[in-house]
Amino acid sequence: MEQELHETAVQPRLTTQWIGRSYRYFASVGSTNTLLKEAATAQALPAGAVFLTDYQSQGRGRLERRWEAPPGTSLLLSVLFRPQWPAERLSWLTMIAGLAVAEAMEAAAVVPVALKWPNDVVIEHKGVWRKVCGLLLEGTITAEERLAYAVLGVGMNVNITAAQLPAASTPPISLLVAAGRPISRLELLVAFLARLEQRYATADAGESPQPAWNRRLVTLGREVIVSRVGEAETLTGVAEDTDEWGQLRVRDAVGRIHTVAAGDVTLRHSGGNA
Ligand code: BT5
Repeated sequence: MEQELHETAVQPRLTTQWIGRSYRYFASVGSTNTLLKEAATAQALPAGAVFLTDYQSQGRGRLERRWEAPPGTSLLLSVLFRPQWPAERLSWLTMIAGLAVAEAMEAAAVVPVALKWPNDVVIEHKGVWRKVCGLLLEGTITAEERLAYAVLGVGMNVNITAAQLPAASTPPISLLVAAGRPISRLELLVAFLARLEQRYATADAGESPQPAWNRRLVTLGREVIVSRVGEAETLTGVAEDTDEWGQLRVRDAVGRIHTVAAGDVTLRHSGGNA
């Protein structure tokens, strides 16, 4: 079990050309995103470098929230990208990552997986959409408004038992609970990195991942309550669409459209507060 995600176990199984070819396993770290960001600035780490750990003592979500996962139960990793993209395409990385997680989870656990705006991967269980994975993208932009590098953090709840799931604002779930059996973290990791590389290639060729991402969003067509980053008042309305950059377009009660770049969404009438 301890050897499951070591370099020696993972590297022979990779089917990718560049993602994960530079791979480091840590038994325990503060946060893989923090560690990879530091390493990306201090050393000449190649694009596609992956840092993965079995335990984080300072796992981070957005806005300095915490990401909690019991040791050895999850996939906790960060991937380094060096896209030669204009800065506004940063959100494409969250989209391709969400799609790659959903596809890999469906293949590994054979349960339907959806996305919830902006960065959650969710599974419907007992009538409620529950969060099975969170994504944390941190980018650095050059003076020329291009991406210097970006670190994508991925936290997938794989073999967490129902009793071990953390208290969270959106109800959490793991693949173990959803599928009713343990899932191989190694298989899931290898499948995820392969799909991430494929989706990246398409985006790098200029094709937006937004239409495919939109199709998986459970948020669209639903009545939502949105708390926007930097704004005290929530916004209630119908989530109509997203634009090319992944911003959510919400129609309020008087028919006015609001475009939301960053925030959290609660689905109303979902039978719960997913
Ligand atoms: C996220 O933030 O969902 C991004 C999570 C990214 C975690 C990865 S792990 C590897 C890498 N290194 C890091 O330090 N981070 C990344 P956000 O949307 O802000 O959601 C955070 C909220 O999710 C918390 O406030 C909790 O309510 C909830 N939460 C915490 N742990 C959870 C879990 N294991 N499953 C489901 N929800 C969780």
